[in-house]
Amino acid sequence: MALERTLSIIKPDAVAKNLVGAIYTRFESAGLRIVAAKMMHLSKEQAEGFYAEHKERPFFGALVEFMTSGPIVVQVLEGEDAVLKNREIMGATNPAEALAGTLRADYAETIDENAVHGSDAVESAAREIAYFFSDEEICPRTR
Ligand code: RTP
Ligand code: MG
Repeated sequence: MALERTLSIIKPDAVAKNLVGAIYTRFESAGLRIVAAKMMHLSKEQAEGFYAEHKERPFFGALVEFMTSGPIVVQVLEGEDAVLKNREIMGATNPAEALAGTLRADYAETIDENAVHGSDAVESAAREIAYFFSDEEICPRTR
């Protein structure tokens, strides 16, 4: 087990459905700690930069349009095996394939509007955290 950090986004569909608190409760109940958080409304450039790895994929334009369609809530989650644990809490990319009890099974309608993002590896987590947060904006536990 390793203490890790991962980047999580509550996407525009879930923010619009007023699910921020419900989703935070899932993270906290699983032992993940919120050590940084902010609400943002991404510009096209910010969304394109964040998802640059997907820029050649056929869904890229729709993904950027969706991610800029409304406010999001971005957080850094910290805990034992946080990257994998968050992916388990989220469930499969396609909500139709997500296990019962996962965020995407419970709160997402389609693969295009799937409620949450989570980093897929420790390396991508470090890059994604730095994309949204300066070191000073991350507030580790002190007590
Ligand atoms: P995310 O990055 O948002 O956490 O999702 P993920 O790792 O589960 O999936 P990824 O492959 O990184 O894809 C990023 C987002 O692009 C949309 N997508 N659409 N229509 C499609 O086939 C398709 N595939 C991916 C999803 O919204 C996915 O979350
Ligand atoms: Mg991904």
